Amino acid sequence: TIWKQDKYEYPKNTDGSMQLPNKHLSKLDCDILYHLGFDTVKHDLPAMFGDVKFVCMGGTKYRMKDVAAHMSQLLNIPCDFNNMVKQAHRYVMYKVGPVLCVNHGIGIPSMTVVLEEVLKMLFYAKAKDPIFLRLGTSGGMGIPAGSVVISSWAMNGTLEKIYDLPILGKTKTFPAIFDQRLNQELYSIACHEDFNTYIGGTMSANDFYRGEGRTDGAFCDYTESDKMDFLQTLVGLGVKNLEMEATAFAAITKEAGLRAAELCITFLDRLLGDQVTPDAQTLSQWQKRPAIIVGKYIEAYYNTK
Ligand code: R2B
Repeated sequence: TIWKQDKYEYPKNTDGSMQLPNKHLSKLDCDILYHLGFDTVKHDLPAMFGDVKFVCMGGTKYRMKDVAAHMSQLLNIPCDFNNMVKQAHRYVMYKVGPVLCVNHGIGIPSMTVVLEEVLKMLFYAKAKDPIFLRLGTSGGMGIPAGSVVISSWAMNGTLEKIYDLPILGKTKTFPAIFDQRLNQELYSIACHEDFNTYIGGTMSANDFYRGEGRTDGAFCDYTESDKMDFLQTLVGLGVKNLEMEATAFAAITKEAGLRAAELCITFLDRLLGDQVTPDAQTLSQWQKRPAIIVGKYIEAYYNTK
């Protein structure tokens, strides 16, 4: 099955548990995962999270609760919907057997804070070969609203396929490429659904309005035709959707040596407009679509165990 083909570019322990390259961590008597409200002394992380195999992430706390409910029903594993990280007042985390559902807020900084702490948490927990899946929302590029995009790569606002992070006063860059085999595995499930799914490039902006080339923000210093030229340039480069996290999500999971994929619903076609016009019920139905694909993928794993 697809599950037996795991192969990694990066070193791992032989049991599949992660090796985080940060040598400083071994000098800590206690590592405080501040935004999760856990630490390595008070919490038995291996007992709590050692069995985690999938981490589903997405922006809003409500969507991630829905994802947890979907997984609970699909896998027939009860979930108490107790937010495991409520003590830190930042994010939500629900656990459904081997599936962890965590929200990350909007944008790269909010996402990387929780992503790095979840990575450390699973490292301390000795979780084996966890797969990270971001189930997001986005604007599509020349595809019908309601389609799903599986990201093959992500580019930043200056159209480079990298995550760029200033570190100690210098900008460091990390490649923002997703696992193509995992994408194909997800696509082979998605193509049987009654909605459209595309594999393509994603542009991650640092701002929802001007960063994504909208003209409907509080500020706009370019014309409609400048905007359309830019969007057409993106289409020409193979960009299928715009969102605000994929570069960092691809780069950080890759740096950790993990398989990861991003599946986003598109709420509008940005070639036709800037505003998200479908009603709340439609948006809520559409945003289940990435979870439908991911759920079937996880179900296949769980049923073959
Ligand atoms: C898509 O939707 C959010 C903004 O509305 C942001 O997280 C993103 O990338």
